[in-house]
Amino acid sequence: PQDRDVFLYEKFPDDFMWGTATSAYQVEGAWNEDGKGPSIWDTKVHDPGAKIADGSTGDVACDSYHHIADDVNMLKELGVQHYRFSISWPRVLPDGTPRSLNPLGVRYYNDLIDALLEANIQPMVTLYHWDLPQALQDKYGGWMDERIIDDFDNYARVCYEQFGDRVLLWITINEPIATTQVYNAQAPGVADYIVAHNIIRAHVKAYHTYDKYFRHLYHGQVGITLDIGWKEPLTLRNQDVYAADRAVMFKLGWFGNPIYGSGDYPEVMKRYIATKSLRQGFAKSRLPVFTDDELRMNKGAYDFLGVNHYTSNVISEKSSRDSDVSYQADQDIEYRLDPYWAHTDVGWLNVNPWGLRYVLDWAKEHWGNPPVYITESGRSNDDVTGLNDVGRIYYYRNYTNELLKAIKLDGCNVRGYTAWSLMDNFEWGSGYTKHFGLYQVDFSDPNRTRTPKMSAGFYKQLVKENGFATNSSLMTYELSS
Ligand code: PNW
Repeated sequence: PQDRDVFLYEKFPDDFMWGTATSAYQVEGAWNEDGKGPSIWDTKVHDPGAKIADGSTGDVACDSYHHIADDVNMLKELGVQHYRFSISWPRVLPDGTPRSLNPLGVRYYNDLIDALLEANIQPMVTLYHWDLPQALQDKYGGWMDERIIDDFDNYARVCYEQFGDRVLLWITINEPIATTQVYNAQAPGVADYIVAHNIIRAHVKAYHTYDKYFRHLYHGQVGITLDIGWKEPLTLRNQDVYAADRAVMFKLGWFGNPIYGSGDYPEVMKRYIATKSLRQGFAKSRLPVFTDDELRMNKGAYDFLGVNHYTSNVISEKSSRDSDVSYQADQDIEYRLDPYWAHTDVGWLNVNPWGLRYVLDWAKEHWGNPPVYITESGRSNDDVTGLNDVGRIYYYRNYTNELLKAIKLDGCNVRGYTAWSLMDNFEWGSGYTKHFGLYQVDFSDPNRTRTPKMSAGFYKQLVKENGFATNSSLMTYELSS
């Protein structure tokens, strides 16, 4: 599109949904309270060899387990229509299976959901945001084993039963690619594909369970959330253009094509991995094969597509050596960041607003314009910036304007946008050193006091206006206004 640099002064559709997101391990705390079982993240952070940047844990985090009212108050202040949070599998099912159902865990989510509905905010619930019950990891190696498919489906069914009368938007799994990376070291270039194969089949099974047993009761929607940055070719030479498309296929297409496309992995993935596997002396391709039944079940197993979008990369062709057996090497590409895109304090995250529009256009072209929710999007700000986070205002203003172009100019079927994150939280390996929140959290204060940043005022204004007025540059970002 030629209109990359034009700012669109228009409104979003009337029923467009604005929200913010968090995930259980990153905000809840209460890691061993009220009967909760340990997750693989509890185990990881308590290991003396854990490589968390500041040596911290999510033991208390934002203490959201004890601060439902504070969390809901922030959402009310922002005026958002939905809140995306995740359910901690081991809080609800401490040993991972329904026979361990923990009523106090269920009560926490009931209380949160009821408080949201009372405030007229729709819950959007992620079932799996990386905190696998340790019990299932110990029992059979977690996502490496097919038994996870039935266990995930049983867990999903428990959640549909307990919360489905009030939760209408369900996300099965957040960013499956991140989970493949957890198991990668066990067998690079092999484990990744096995884990992905199990994740896709687990999603598909849990989708059909909803479809069969719950849809007629509650009329909700089920999707999966995929993480995709835009991949821009380094040059317009054919090999770089193909390389960039291959990068999208390996990342978004890996999980997306089976569910939103043909039912199977992208052809280019099948071809590349098979060719390399044979040259490397494997008896068959390292990429598993779906059965005919699975292909049929995969295709169309969605009500919407969840997209997490943060940043863009520049891609060029680069042949890898056959001795390098890995998911990265399978793609024959090289990644870099365009130096012209504004940097942030997070190394992988540069600011490139139009990447969001290109991702949405890609999904529309390849998968017949499925309904999309942006389920995460945002950036960190450094300690010096603190509450005065003008860089986040720039980010949200321009990313959402590109989203508006995708809807208005390109016809993309996008239903909502969800800012990551409602508040600063435990940023995985970076601990509390990165700050993605619209609200700052004082982690040295036992009350975990939340304070709005300047961007919270901006986001509130954006939600209220549902878009951009001509004089939006004159907006004042006061929460009180
Ligand atoms: C997401 N990347 O992860 C997660 O869903 C959140 O839990 C996390 O806090 C948030 O982004 C911020 O990091 C990502 O390298 C991790 O492109 C890495 C990437 C993207 C998303």
